[in-house]
Amino acid sequence: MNPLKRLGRRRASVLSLLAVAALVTPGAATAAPDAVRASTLGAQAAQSGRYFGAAVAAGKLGDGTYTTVLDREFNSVTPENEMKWDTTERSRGSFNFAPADQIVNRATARGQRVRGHTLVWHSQLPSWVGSITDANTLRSVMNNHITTVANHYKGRIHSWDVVNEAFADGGSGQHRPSVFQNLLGDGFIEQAFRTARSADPAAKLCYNDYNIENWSDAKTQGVHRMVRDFKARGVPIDCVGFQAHFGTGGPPSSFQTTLANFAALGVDVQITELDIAQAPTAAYANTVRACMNVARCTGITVWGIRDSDSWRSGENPLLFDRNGNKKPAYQSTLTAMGGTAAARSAAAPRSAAALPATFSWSSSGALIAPKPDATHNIAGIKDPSVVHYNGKYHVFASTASSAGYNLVYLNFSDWSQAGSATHHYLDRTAVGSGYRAAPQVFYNAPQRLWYLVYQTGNASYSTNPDISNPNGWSAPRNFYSSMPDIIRQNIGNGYWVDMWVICDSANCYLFSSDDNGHLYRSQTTVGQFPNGFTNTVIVAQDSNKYALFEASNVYKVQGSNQYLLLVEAIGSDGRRYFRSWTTSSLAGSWTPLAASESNPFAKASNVTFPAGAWTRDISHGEMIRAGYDQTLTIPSCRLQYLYQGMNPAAGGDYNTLPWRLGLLTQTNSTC
Ligand code: 9MR
Repeated sequence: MNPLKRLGRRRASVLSLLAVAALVTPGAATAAPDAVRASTLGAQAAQSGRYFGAAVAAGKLGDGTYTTVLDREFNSVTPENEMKWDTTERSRGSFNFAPADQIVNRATARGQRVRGHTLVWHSQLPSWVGSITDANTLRSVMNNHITTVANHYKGRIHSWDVVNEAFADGGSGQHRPSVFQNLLGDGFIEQAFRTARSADPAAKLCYNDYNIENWSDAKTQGVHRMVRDFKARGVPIDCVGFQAHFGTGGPPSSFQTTLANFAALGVDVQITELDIAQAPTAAYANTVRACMNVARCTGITVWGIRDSDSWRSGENPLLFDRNGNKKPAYQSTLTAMGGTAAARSAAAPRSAAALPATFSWSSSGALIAPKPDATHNIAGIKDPSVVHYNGKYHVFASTASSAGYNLVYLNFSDWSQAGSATHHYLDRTAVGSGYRAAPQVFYNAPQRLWYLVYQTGNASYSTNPDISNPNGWSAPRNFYSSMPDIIRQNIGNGYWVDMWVICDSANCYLFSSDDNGHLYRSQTTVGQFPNGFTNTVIVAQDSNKYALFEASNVYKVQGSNQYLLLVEAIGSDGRRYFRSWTTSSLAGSWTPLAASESNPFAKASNVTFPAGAWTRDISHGEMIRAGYDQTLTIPSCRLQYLYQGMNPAAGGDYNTLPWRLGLLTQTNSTC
């Protein structure tokens, strides 16, 4: 964002002057994405937007060896038994969440995601449920159980195993007998998913089973038929969990095909309970590669940490020995997640499922307005940065007033609460007063530290071990000793604004704009970050500065090899909008995606406003990400973009314009 400049309404003739942005490919840049790997399972999985999780037992959380490995290696957890019916509702209507809460609270406090396991299962079911003989009673008991448990954990579970193991082994391809099947018939699964969706609309809803990894098996085919039918009829299902309890041979050779065939139905796939007898290195690597090669395979969970923690401990099937030491399969798993050259070239093209070439959106009303207080006379709230972490949205934004710019932080668990969240003004913290604007927040996973990047005239940053503590931010430090020469030579009468950091597995890149038609990029290594930014180049330029103005965002698209670049432009009507480009390498050249005023990424012309057209500007903002780390990974489906807009009738001093924040949701997602 431009803090100083007053932009009047632009003349309509500017559009006719729009030149196609010349996108410059710097010849000297080289990328070596395969060369550097993260040193833990979770961090390596995060580099492709995936998670790597473990089943966790509440009773072991006092064991220091166990928790050391858990916290170092895993960024997702599944309570192994604590969310099952025989624990959560041992007698009718009496719920016990204490053991699962222990796991969930601990995980969310550490930024680990949580899989919910499981709402409806014929096993580990208390006898009072099994002895129900009346369909209406059972239906209401099942719905109440799902609603109460899902509601208790609402907003904190990334995926729920709504129904577990409902299909029969053997050649029938039919449901197995159970009290649910016997009294409620085939429809019980659908009923369970509909009830779960109502209780926690944000969680991904999975069907989870074992022995469905081999494509030609009748059981696999039966589950595939069910998912196809659910998708055709609009029954809410988002994912299929493949337990992957394998013998020494590891996965069947068709496993990747199976994952891909389920993904093709429009659901995510996840490996949910992986363990392999004797843990052969090749068997683990093959399993992991099957997931890496399927764009919609979003994560892997191993069913326990050490061999001694396993339900099949006699077979030593896990990645750590009983002392917590890494086994050979650990290394092959980590390596396979980096994707070897051979695995990549053998893979199906991974960009196929990526972004569409045109976009349409629906906007919320203005969700977040400034909250002036006795010492902060704020006119506008602007330039939001947002991550979803630990069950909450954490929003950082610029505050604008006639006195200048500073930063504000707020958090909330649901967009409906965004307007009532407390605003923490960061000028009262070590971030300090004076010119600070256009924040960008992310978690640097290798350093286990949050970064807030912002402009101060230089490109600056603060760090914080705890994103939810506004007083935890360090004083500003600069990325550069002074403005890089190439910017100084090209900035003209513009301003150096909107610093943006994104990292791949090898390098971190810092993008910035000059309000003069240039987008710049510097780079350093992941290991050196935040130091060492150098090699600043012009990534894109336009002789019409308004066509390539400011507020650039760069993201990794989950499950693909694509990156997305957004740049804010000013249209022929004087209103702000976004153009977009893609590339397969952050150091490479960018190809137009929806990059024109007539086919914009996001502009008032491709946004509907069911709550009223409160703005005609779609201006500086940020995508809701799939994760929160330095890879800035976004989903490829159902994009959401938090942006700044304002009353179209407002005018006057640029610093006192009444900017508010609203949320766009993509309406033309095909998945
Ligand atoms: O690992 C779990 C073990 O501690 C329990 O005793 C067992 C009870 O059935 O469940 C184990 O976990 C199962 C999971 O919930 C569903 N898929 C199969 C898993 C291994 O049996």
